[in-house]
Amino acid sequence: MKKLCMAAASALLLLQLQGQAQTTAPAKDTIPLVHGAHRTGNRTDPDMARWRSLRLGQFIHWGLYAIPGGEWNGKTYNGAAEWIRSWKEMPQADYDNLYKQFNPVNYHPEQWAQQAKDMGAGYMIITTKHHDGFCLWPSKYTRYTVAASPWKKDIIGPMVDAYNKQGIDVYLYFSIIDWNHPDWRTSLKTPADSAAYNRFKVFVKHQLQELLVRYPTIKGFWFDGTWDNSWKNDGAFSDELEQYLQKIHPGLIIGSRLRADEKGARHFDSNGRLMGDYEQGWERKLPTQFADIHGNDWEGVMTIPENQWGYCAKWAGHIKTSNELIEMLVKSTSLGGNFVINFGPKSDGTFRTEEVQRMQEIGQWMKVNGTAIRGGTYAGFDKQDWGYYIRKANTDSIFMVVCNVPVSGSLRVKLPASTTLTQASYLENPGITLTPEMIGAHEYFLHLDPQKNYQTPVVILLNTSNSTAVDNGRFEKAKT
Ligand code: JFZ
Repeated sequence: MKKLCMAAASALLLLQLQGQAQTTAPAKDTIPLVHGAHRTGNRTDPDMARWRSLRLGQFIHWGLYAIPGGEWNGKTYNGAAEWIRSWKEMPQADYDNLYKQFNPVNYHPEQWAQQAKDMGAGYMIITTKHHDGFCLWPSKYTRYTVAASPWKKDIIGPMVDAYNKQGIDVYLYFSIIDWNHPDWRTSLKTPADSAAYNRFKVFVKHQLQELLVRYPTIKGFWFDGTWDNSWKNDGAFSDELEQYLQKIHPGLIIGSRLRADEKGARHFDSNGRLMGDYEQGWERKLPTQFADIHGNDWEGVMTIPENQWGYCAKWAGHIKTSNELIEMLVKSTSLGGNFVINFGPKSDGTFRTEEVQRMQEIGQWMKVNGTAIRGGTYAGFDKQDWGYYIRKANTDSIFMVVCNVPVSGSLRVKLPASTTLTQASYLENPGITLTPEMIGAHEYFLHLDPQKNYQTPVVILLNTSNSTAVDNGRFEKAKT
């Protein structure tokens, strides 16, 4: 009897833990909020399911900052190139006049889209307007746009069309910070500031509505520059803005970086619940374990060099290799998140060779192994040192992505107690099966060909069968 009670208690605990893994909602909200989270758990609609299944995205930071490329008057700016306007050595008037030189004669959006497709990207995010305020579409609400540049034409429209033609979803990056707009403020100290910022918020709303009307096929917005007091102290506005946009465009996906609650808490409201459709705070860092993401949808964005988003002529420090980026993509997928790699095209519309090379190498890997990434998610297995497990969502197919082949070539596979291994084969070559060597209950070695020198992560497909029904039965019994 005592044993039975303990079994019931531990089963209940397990159930509770599993429940917690699916939602961030604490047992009880202690702070009453009007502008906090409006949903418990992840979105379950088809638009969100699609976003969740794509896994690999391409980020593009493109704007006037690509012209100086991190250098001004022969001096190098050590910060992120897209922030050069804030550098004391760069006169702001000089920066603001760069639009007179924006003329990307080699911009071919079809080539961009083809190259993203070949990399294996399922979606892309383009900077429509970064902190400098320069708009890559001919906005009717400001003169500071492509229309005033020698290029004259819309950049965004042809890009959306070209990517959509390749089956790639488009998301629009939009910065709330706008260094060019006379009414933009970081904090509101006087009634005049408040009046200006009220006008600015109307401007923001108009621009976003304009983008939605001009580019109706976009799947969402990627907001940025929302950390100033002026913005985060008006949680009502960002809440209403989000609802307004999703009403004009049902299904629109918006991350957690847009909003603050009425107490100024960002990303997570004052009760610890995620605001927006996914956690958008993973920036140049990734979660280390499944517990870190609290069951929320999430996306990580990554630069190839250390911290350069826009084009920077002189990359310094460690430049990530294709294998490092692939491993980050695999890790993200294994933790149920999306991974977005950033590119900063040059001002003429071409990509630097380092970026082209990485797109091609990642693409070669994705071509063979993409099926382990798209539709992949957390497997629920204990992580092993050789790499990552990925589950094909809602199936018993598990991929082992081997990033570090041990010298012995022997991979330890430890299955959860309810799982049985039925077959192991190479994803690249399903005809070749691996014979598991049993080393314990639910524990095996898989032996890779010791002669083979793997240049990129190798993927093994495990067919498993799960006896969860038995577990449920046990729990039912214990409860009585
Ligand atoms: C912002 C921008 O300032 C930057 O230029 C770039 O566009 C990037 C994608 O977003 O930078 C951030 C924003 C948030 C964090 C770090 C850098 N963060 O939450 O750690």
